[in-house]
Amino acid sequence: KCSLNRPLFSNTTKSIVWGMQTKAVQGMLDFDHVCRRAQPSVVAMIYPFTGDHKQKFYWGHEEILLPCYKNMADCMKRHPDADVLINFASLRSAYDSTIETLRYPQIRTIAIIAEGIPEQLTRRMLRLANKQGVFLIGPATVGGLKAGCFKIGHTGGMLDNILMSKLYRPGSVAYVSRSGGMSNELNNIVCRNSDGVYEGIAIGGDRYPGTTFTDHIYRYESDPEAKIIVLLGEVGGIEEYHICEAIKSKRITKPLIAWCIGTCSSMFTSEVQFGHAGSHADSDHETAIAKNKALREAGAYVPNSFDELGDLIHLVFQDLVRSGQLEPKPDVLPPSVPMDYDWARELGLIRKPASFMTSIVDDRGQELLYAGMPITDVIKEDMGIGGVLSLLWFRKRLPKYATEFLEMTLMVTADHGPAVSGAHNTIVCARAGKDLVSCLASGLLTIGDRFGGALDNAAKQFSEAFDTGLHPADFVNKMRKDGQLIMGIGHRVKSLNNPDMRVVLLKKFAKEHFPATPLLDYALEVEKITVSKKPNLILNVDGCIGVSMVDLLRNCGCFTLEEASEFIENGALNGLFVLGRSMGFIGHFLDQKRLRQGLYRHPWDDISYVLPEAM
Ligand code: Q5B
Repeated sequence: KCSLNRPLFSNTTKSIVWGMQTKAVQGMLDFDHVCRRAQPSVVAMIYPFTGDHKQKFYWGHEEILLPCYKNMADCMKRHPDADVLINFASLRSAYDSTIETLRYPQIRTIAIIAEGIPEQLTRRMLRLANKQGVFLIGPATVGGLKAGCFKIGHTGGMLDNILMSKLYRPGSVAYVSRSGGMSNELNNIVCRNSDGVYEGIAIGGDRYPGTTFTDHIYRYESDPEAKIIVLLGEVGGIEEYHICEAIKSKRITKPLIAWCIGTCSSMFTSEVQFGHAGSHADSDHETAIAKNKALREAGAYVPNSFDELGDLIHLVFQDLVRSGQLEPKPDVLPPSVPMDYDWARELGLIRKPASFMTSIVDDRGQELLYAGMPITDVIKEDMGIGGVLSLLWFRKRLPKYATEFLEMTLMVTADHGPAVSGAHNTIVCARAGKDLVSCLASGLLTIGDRFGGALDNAAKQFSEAFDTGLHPADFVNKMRKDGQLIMGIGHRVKSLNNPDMRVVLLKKFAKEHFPATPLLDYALEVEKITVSKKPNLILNVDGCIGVSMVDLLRNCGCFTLEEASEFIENGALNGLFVLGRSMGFIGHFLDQKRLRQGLYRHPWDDISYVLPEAM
């Protein structure tokens, strides 16, 4: 394996991120900002699944755009100064993307985050990287960082963690570990017991890491700024013995503090596999206890337990300071970075009045809720469309007879032939080649007081008359005197002699199931008077639904009188016709398409041309 004895990162290092990892990139840019870097450490992203585009990020308080390339070649050509590639590709594509990256000599360090890459492929990547003198960090790692200079992806955790561990400026302690999670712990321990982290690399938990403890410790050995080296090994493997040899042979001369995790494995009666692929002992030699002993005997500083690691770092640091071998790095104040809105909210630091409110549905949790009821219960309890309407429109679980009535209104209003205003419009629109939504909208837009949209006003007019104790005859006379049509009365084709079966059915249901039907009864008294004048002035389908719904809302026990009126005021009852008739309009649209009906043109002989006489 060729020697890779060079610094990996500086405060001008530029990197490329493979993968649409916007959170990781933002984390890197925030780190750059607290390190007071002059320029962002990420220059571009590569993501083969979208076209070339730009992604927006925060650079401190400002917004910047970073290019995202579909093609690696384009990216490398445009950013020849980038020498680090952070590969977030999944375990399935990490091999290919790493091999592709190795074709570009500008890239000197590749961090591979993916876990679970087959060992055979890892070894192939390794061979090629070594041949080319490229530094691989990972696979199966969070990466690493150089304090005050550069960090890989998510290393160091959230910004508050980074600030707490003072990673925004260099200290004197360089560490290497396997685990990314433990490297966070090390940042914290080192910061509290010395002047802070100089550099930290997590080599990854696989059996064949791209670079080893030794590679990094040799780098630290030859870097004059790294004064103390910390090694956090673990059970499994024999690499710690190479370090022992290097200490003994004086290849490593700097104070090295070491601890191998997994000393508890001897307490288990069977072989223990820890979290990482490589962390299990195949022989006594590979146990954490044996390796800690060997490191201590070789001359490394080894604590008695992990708990004492911080104390030992403190001791060694103080010794070096006292002997003048280490001048503690000065503390500097990092610039402030605006906190992400979501994070600040999660911490309870800020609040903001919502610009949107809803009281009927919640889609945020694991399960969709309709007025608080999980959708699985809606289905399990067979609530039907009527039940769904009761939850979403009326925010209550209405009694069964009520939801059945709602469903009945939808069924009976679903269609009334192609000749009615709405269906006619839908058909003309469909024949003009328009799409479903346009044709449906065109039909719906005809719904109003005269056609299909008289439900709410019928409910209002009849309720007002009834509530003020107006005799039905007086109501009819008053409306006539005021020159007002009675909403819900009258039909173009249905009459006393040609009764509307829809109305017959609705009336029957309401009479049989509703607790009380005072308004329906009142409307039927009104009807007796209007049909005596003209047989088509019947209580029509709009009127019948309108007054029955008032009876239902007022007497079902779920609403106050005010609440019942508010539904009507807000147009809920016309909603029933709109919803029901949408079924018919869509039917007409599909029918016209199926029948291949051409563009409609109204025949001239059906138009009466009544122009002013020629001047
Ligand atoms: N007169 C429905 O009119 C219609 C009167 C009235 C007092 C009344 C008319 C009306 C109120 C609105 C209403 C919903 C336009 C109807 C529906 C869905 C549908 C449709 C379908 C479907 C019918 C003749 C004489 C005049 C008028 C008087 C009429 N209505 N007086 N109150 N409400 N109703 N709309 O037949 O003395 O001769 O001058 O607007 O409830 O849309 O199937 O087609 O499912 O699709 O054209 O069922 O009643 O009557 O306007 O020629 O009037 O009766 O004042 O008296 P007509 P007009 P006079 S259901």
